[in-house]
Amino acid sequence: MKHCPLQRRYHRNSFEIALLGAASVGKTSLVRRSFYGEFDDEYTPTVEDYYKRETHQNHSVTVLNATDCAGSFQFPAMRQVTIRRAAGVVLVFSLDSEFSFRELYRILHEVIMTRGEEGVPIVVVGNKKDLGVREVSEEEIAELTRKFSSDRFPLEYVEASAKDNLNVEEVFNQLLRLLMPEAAPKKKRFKISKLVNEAKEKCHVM
Ligand SMILES: Nc1nc2c(ncn2[C@@H]2O[C@H](COP(=O)(O)OP(=O)(O)O)[C@@H](O)[C@H]2O)c(=O)[nH]1
Ligand SMILES: [Mg+2]
Repeated sequence: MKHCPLQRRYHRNSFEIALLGAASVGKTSLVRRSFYGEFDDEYTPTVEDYYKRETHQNHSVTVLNATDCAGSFQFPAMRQVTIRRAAGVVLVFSLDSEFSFRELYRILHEVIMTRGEEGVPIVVVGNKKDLGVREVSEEEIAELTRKFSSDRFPLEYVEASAKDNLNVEEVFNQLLRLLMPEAAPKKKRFKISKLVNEAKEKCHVM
């Protein structure tokens, strides 16, 4: 039988991604750098923005729909909706800001409480590596990774610079590896059921 090119099947994967983190850590810059190849030195606070990228490879199309959220103290209801529908989460802090790193603990608890049994893959990004200012040690990052990474919440860490376009693609590639595990070998993960229980105990029913 003759092969007809029109009969070739295109495989389409489409994923919703939530970009979370404290204000001014570079969430918008990372997504704009990756999706549009742009970087802006000016800071414009985000309320909520949407970005879309399509990657064609062989016979498959991968669509990423990214929701770029406001800083972690604003618009909690919008953020909850975004976390609930995300297939993957990109959690950003700035390497020159201890405060933004501490914020990750709060946001990770929020993600775990919201997703619970269902879980969601997470990529943590230490951004602004180009500044060469380091307020967050590698040990602190390793501790966070150890504490939160599990089967339900697989977590990878990437150090990046949206400004210098360093490891920006790696952020989204890592997430795609977690979203499509058949494309990568499975890693051993830590159980976090203890953490979920702890978080639930702290949640008061009104
Ligand atoms: N030096 C440096 N500045 C960055 C980097 N990424 C973002 N910025 C700057 O940090 C500020 C906040 O970035 P933005 O993407 O708006 O942060 P968001 O509030 O998390 O979305 C802006 O002035 C950016 O130009 C980076 O990798 N390196
Ligand atoms: Mg922003």
